[in-house]
Amino acid sequence: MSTTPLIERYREFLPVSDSTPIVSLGEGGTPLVELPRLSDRAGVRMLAKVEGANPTGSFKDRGMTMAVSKAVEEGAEAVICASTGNTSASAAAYAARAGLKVAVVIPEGRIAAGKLAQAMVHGAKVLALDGGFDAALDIVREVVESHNVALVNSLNEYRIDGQRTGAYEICDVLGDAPDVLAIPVGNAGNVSSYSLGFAGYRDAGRSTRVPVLFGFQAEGAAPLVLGRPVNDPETVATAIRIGRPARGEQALGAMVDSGGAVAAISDRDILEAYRLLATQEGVFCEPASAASVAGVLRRAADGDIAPGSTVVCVLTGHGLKDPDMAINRSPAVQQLPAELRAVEEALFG
Ligand code: AN7
Repeated sequence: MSTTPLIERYREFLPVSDSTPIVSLGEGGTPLVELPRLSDRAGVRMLAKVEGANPTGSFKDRGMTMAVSKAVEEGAEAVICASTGNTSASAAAYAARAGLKVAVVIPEGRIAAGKLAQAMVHGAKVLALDGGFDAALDIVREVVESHNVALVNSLNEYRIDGQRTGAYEICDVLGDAPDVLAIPVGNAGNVSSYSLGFAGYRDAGRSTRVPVLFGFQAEGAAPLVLGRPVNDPETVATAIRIGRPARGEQALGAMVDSGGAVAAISDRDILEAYRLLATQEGVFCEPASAASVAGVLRRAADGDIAPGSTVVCVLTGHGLKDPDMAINRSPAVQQLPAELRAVEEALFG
């Protein structure tokens, strides 16, 4: 038995036709996991939507199955993106699957090792620029204006369409929308998708309501919180090291209209949530993803979330994406001689 492509599962909600060639790697259908210890701590019912369980380890695959399927349908020969890492990994995999050429443009030295490995192994042309993500996106946007290459950043509407399915799945599992959705924000594509997804599902009669949307940026990369672009964004959460979000205004409007807001989270709090998820819940996500949990812990403590509310945190990417972070943030490995006595001593003192 093979996994039904995400596009097939939600075909009625997606802009595909019988002649769209579906490019799938078995994306979607990711676990919605209770977080009992963090729930106790926050006084709300917290669940994690574990998007690291997607084929390339991030939520980007929901959008990429759509974007690459449509690129093939429309006759593109190549796809391109700028990326902090996960979009490039996903684009590289789906392009390989489709037999398309792919180029990815990344900020040099600032993409996590796992993501770089993915782009390389799938055969992408990898261009590292001596600038940040924002500069890379500017250049890629210009490239696609004069060449027959499909842009698969979240400026591509099909990406947004595909990522709406995350909201559908949450409603299907819970029986309705949660009270609150908490989500990390970079380019603000994903929060836009969730907003549209929840509204569309309610309008179709598949759920009865929409959640309050709380978005979280890293303190050093928080243009939506500050209300102005950040020229030199800086954060340990490299995935969301973005100073000029492409969909910022749309997303800010959606969060505010839902009764929610966007807030900034310090790197310290992001890394503490990252550690708590891993050590107390057995859930390993990348640092950017942990911003959602850090944000909920903060908002619950501030009284912004009613006690007992059902809160879904979108854990956007897998922890293995960034092995250096995991190793650097964990207690050192103990080096021992290969002797029973030494091992017993280390274990039992
Ligand atoms: C793990 O890969 O922008 O607000 O180029 O990788 O939709 O941008 C990644 C973004 C959150 C933010 N969590 O989502 C890219 C890129 C993780 C991410 C975000 C990203 P958006």
